[in-house]
Amino acid sequence: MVKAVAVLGASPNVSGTIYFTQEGDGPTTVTGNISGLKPGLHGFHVHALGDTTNGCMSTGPHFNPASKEHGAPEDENRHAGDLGNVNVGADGTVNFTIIDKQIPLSGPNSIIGRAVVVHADPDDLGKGGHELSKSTGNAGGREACGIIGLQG
Ligand SMILES: [Cu+2]
Ligand SMILES: [Zn+2]
Repeated sequence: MVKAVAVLGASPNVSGTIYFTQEGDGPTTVTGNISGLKPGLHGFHVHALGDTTNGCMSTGPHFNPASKEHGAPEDENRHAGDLGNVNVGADGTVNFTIIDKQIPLSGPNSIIGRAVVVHADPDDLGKGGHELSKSTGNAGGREACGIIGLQG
């Protein structure tokens, strides 16, 4: 079992912790809690770089080792980092679990050392018809992010 964690930072209002576990070559389970977001859907992705020297802006684009287009988690044509949306409740908090096969914690496509980013707006999952739909899901600003690191 490989375990990893990302503590969300680089934001004055938003906080949270995201945990990752993977058994062998199985899917990765992501469990998280985030607070301080406005209610509703917020895009949630793995971005390519674990670089927060310029806040969340320097985490690069969505992690995309197979050079695909932006999409929904269940789509064949999606970035590996496309984890869809988290749905924040009226109290500004969300607890969620995501199980995904494209974000391993070891091997050539490992997400260790990359970053998770939660966005200001909903991810349209590539289907919104906006000029950014096929690259970012038009999910708006980067509200908070955290570097994914190994956990013991
Ligand atoms: Cu993102
Ligand atoms: Zn994407």
